Amino acid sequence: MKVIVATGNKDKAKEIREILRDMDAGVTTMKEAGFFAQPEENGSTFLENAIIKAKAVAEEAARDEIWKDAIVIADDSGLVIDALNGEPGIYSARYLGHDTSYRVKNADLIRRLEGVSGRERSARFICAVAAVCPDGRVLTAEGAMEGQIGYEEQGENGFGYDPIFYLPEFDCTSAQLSPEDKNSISHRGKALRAMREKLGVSLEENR
Ligand code: ITT
Repeated sequence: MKVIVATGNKDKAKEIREILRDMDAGVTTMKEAGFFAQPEENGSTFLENAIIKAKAVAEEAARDEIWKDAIVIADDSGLVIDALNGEPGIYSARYLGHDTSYRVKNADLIRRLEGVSGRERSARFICAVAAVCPDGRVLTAEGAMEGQIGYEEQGENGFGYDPIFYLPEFDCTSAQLSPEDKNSISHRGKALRAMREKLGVSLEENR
């Protein structure tokens, strides 16, 4: 089984490879496979955007002799902060501009939460994954990781909003977890393990 990961985000791709490591499949990124689709992510939910991304690359793969049998998996994810009415949400990558550094984005979110304390700072990372199979079927799965927005950046691991995502049970941010520990509890880990199960079942059904 061949799997193409439809993401241009290197940090996500690294986590996805690691999470799917024990799947009986070779995982290749869209760039490695020579696909460069950049569809407009104009869905109104994480799931809609994941499907848009997976379908765009699946269309390219279907026209390619080498990749026409591949399963294409896309991840749409982001940070949902309750006290900010769910911002940045599906706009997490675009928040304050796509090319703005996460130092600046994180500092801005902390500033906007001034005067908000403890549990009122509740937030979650959401990950929706969509898989397009060679026969056109679309499978989906979602995962969430609950936490709070910290008062300052902490930790060097992970990427994006990890340094401000505080996990009360572990008393650290997701940027202070090892990659293995993050994957074992993360939104992305949960969504992809659910997808792995669905794909296993689905492939069995097709035999
Ligand atoms: P692709 O669409 O090419 O996959 P992207 O970075 O634009 O790449 P998204 O539209 O799904 O991806 O945006 C997700 C953003 O949410 C990402 O850029 C991070 O800022 C944030 N995010 C998602 N998962 C995260 C995680 O595990 N840790 C930290 N930040 C995360």
